Amino acid sequence: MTRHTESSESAESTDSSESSEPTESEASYDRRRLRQWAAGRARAEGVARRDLLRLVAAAGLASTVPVALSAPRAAAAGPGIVKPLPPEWFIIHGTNAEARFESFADTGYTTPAARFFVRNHTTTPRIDAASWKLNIWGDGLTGRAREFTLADLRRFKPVTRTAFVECAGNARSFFATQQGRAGSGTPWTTGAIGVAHWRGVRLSDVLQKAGLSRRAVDIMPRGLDDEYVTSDGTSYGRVRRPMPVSKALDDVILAYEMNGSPLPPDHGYPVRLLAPSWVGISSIKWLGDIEVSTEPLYSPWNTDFYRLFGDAYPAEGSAPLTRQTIKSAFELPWNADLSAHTRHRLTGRAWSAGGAITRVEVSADGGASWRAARLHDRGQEGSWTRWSFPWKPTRTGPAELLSRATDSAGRTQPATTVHNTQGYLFGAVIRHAVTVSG
Ligand SMILES: Nc1nc2c(c(=O)[nH]1)N[C@H]1C(S)=C(S)[C@@H](COP(=O)(O)O)O[C@H]1N2
Ligand SMILES: [Mo]
Repeated sequence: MTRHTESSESAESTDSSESSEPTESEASYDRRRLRQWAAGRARAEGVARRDLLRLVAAAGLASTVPVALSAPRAAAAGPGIVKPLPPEWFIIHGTNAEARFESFADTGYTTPAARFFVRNHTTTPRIDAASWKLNIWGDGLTGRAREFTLADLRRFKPVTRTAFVECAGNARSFFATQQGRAGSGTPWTTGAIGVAHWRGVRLSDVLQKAGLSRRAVDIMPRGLDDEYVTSDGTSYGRVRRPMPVSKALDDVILAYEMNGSPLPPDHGYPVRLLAPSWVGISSIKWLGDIEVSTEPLYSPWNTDFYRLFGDAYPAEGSAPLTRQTIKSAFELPWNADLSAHTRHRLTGRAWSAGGAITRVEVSADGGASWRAARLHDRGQEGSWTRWSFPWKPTRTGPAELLSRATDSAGRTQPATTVHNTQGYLFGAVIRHAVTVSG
């Protein structure tokens, strides 16, 4: 059975945001794709040939000597973000704005668009929705390329997904502060995440309408924002990352609304892809076109970026990242001042891309003992659960609060996360520093 046939079935049977694992492992799929590229049967425009040669060689599929992988560098511009970024809600990192996790304490379940983190490779483009068109093209279609206006998309049956968008690098800074070994990239704390009700149309419906061939294996959504150029002048082209057809047909939507209003400019207006549970880079903003291919596709975002590299990984890196990990965090400022002998109601959120959150425990003694927090939401994979925990500190001075989440797949946050050079998928227990004063 081909991947395509499997995923067509899952698209029909899946109406929720549940997603099924592809039967072939990502690693073997990746090796097969690399082999196809080496044999001239895959397309990789905008990916340096030496980068793919390095992957192919490192995977033991060819005898070329791999070249060193350079760390990604962010473009030098300031934040080209449209919405206001008040300091009580945001921390600016270059072109990106991190939400202050503690500020979520006064939001409800979803994150208001005004307070949602922004991760921009360049700057937010201003796009005219009236003349906007989505171009779907490639040899993975049965016929010619097709264009869809926003009005065309609105004629498909709308669906809503309640899901987080979380950057793969969220919590990256804890690799440095807790484990003594940094990962390159934006030093996010825990605020490179938000949850919204995303409304739009199923990508599977639109692909079927465009004439999806049974031979299609990958799609490549691409943004209309500027080309991503690093400080050394290398252009990676427009932001784009291939996705297997199995995911595209499963639970992915083309979203035009966020929490009941049109998408704001910073979050992809007029239309973005929304790939529930997957690393944020999969949810391409300001969507301009989607290539549908019968051959595996590559872009820098599934070769150089968004794989795990490092001591613990093969030289060609892990398979391209798909799902996010599991995390939990307190809605407390770092070094929050808490008075002794007072009962505090500590609050936080926990989330996992692998299942619903079933348990959150808190430790105030460095992890020696744990007590269960109270959960306030019915958990859902790919979204978060709010929790609270009463705490009455007795000893004054510096202290650490730890939270540890478990999901319905049985996964619990570990004490440490294996290091990777780009600091992706930090999932270990975070030791949150506070001060107890008398
Ligand atoms: N076109 C485009 N899409 C993009 C990006 C981008 O820079 N350009 N950034 C990606 C990354 S890395 C993340 S984490 C999410 C962030 O979504 P948000 O800015 O709406 O929070 O968008 C993804 N989609
Ligand atoms: Mo990201």
